Amino acid sequence: MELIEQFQQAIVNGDADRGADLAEAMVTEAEVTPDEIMDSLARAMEVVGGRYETGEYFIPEMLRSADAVERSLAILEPYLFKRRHDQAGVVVMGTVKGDIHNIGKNIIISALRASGYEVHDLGVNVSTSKFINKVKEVDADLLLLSAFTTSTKPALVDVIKALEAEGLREKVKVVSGGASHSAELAGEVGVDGFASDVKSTLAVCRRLMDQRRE
Ligand code: B12
Repeated sequence: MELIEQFQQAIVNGDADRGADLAEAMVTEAEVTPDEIMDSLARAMEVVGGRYETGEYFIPEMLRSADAVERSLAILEPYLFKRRHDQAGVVVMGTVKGDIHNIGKNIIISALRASGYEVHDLGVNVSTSKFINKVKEVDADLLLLSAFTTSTKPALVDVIKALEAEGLREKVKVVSGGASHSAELAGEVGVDGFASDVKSTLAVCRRLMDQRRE
């Protein structure tokens, strides 16, 4: 089995020590790209999510896998940064109020950092005012909102309304995404972009940054 497959398996099994060892090996010994590693993390968590939904995994197993993701991201990030080129843009990102899912958010943040973005991570259950204050403080180009369900729609709408009220809506491009989030929901909320995986998120961010530079 290739290193990357073993790595993916370790995450699915919630084996943080093995995941961390394999992450180290991938970046030091093998020519595995950051994109491939991020994709494999996302795929591993999709398997975990599927097992949870079919009743094969319960919350403890899922949290062990989430912990394994955290541990490997901590190992990977310094190596991913090495490949960093000119700053691609300033991003503020967080999971909206009422929502505590953070695995997908953390994967996206690592992928963005690896692609040269300066990312300010506000964590989970983030209030509208916290988003607004950070956008102002760092003069963000992009605001990325992670949200997992239709019940978080009011929180997303609230952020958009607050940006408008503060006169920031034209200054910052807003992208949403996250487990169970849909393009339809994003359209209703009125964000500038939506994406559902690492690759499409990077593409949307690049497109919006290009628009800003025009
Ligand atoms: C793990 C998990 C949990 C963990 C979270 C641990 C953690 N540290 O994050 C725990 C156990 C705590 C949990 C709690 C709950 N969960 Co939960 N959880 C999941 C599960 C199984 C996997 C989510 C995940 O991490 N996926 C893997 C990551 C990599 O995928 P992702 O989040 O989609 O992220 C990717 C993309 O969406 C995208 N992305 C992510 N964020 C962003 C942001 C932007 C801007 C962009 C562009 C892209 C992007 O990139 C990522 C990489 O590919 C899903 C089911 C599923 N299959 O999705 C349910 C799920 C999301 N949970 C659900 C629910 C209901 C809950 C709870 C309310 C209780 C419950 N019944 O379990 C609580 C919520 C509490 C709260 N207030 O938030 C529902 C939501 C249903 C809905 N449509 O509303 C789901 C779909 C399960 C289900 N079918 O019932 N959960």
